Amino acid sequence: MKVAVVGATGLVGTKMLQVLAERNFPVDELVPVASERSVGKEVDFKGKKYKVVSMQDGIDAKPAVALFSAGGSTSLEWAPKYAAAGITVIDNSSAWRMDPTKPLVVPEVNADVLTVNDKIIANPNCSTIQMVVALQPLHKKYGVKRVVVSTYQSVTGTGKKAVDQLFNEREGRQGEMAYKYAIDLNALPQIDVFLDNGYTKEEMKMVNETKKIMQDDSIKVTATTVRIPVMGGHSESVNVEFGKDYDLNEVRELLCTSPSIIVQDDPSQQVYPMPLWAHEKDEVFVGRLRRDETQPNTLNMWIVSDNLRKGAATNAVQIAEYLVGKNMLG
Ligand code: 2RA
Repeated sequence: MKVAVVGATGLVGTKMLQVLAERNFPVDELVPVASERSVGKEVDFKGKKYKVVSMQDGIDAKPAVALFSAGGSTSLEWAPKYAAAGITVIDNSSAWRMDPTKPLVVPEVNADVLTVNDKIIANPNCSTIQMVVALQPLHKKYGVKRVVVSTYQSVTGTGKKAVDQLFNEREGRQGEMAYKYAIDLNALPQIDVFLDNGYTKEEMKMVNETKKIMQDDSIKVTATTVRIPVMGGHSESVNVEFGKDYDLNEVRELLCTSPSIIVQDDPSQQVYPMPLWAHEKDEVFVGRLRRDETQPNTLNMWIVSDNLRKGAATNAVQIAEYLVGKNMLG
């Protein structure tokens, strides 16, 4: 199968290439696509070098599927053009996520919404993906009513410029600023721009995307998203109120037996999820499971996942794998 990766030279695009190779996705030919300034650069894929091509050349190459991670404006302009050429687009930007005609998919939660007619499929926001993977098995059993989430997000979520800022600050070098303030030794309670309601775009993504993916507009979500000087993944403190009471051991068992979840939860051994352990893994790690003793039917948990992998590249590749498995691709 001919596969295009649009934004192939960025942090997520590079991770998409790595995950496609690691998971042996059936790529016969790779079409790395990027902006004009990157055309002609070379990328490595499974030991072979490929030259980066332009957006239009990406269409002309007629790939079966195009994994996009090239920003919202590029997706808004080019995803329809790729789709019109019969290419299935799996887009990691926020451009199409809340479009009612486009599926927003985490395979472990709602892959069944996909049809062969879907030619633009939205990959959710990384902080949303890891949360709904953990919430879904509990929602099916107990019914999620309300979620209060605080995130502690890796600088890799911003991109290479932010990673460079962190290490320049850490090593005492001057350099470009990805953020308004220093990120080393700091915590920034702002991810993306502020909206009129006082929340940031990142916080409202978690609110709105969760309802769409879990197909339940009654789920109340309130979020505070924070950037911290960490590399390996996003961490989330989640307080979830269910519609009925639960048994903590049953919760643990449900999570342990659900796809893509690994429970790391043994306070006696100081075992709990951390970005240090989640880095370069595809699973969602859950721990610090405990009853909220201040409110009935309510659970606290801590969720960590590699935001470049399950939070972006791996989720997109898993959507493509699902389509291949259902003969909806290629
Ligand atoms: C971030 N979730 O972490 C956003 C986009 N990747 O910056």
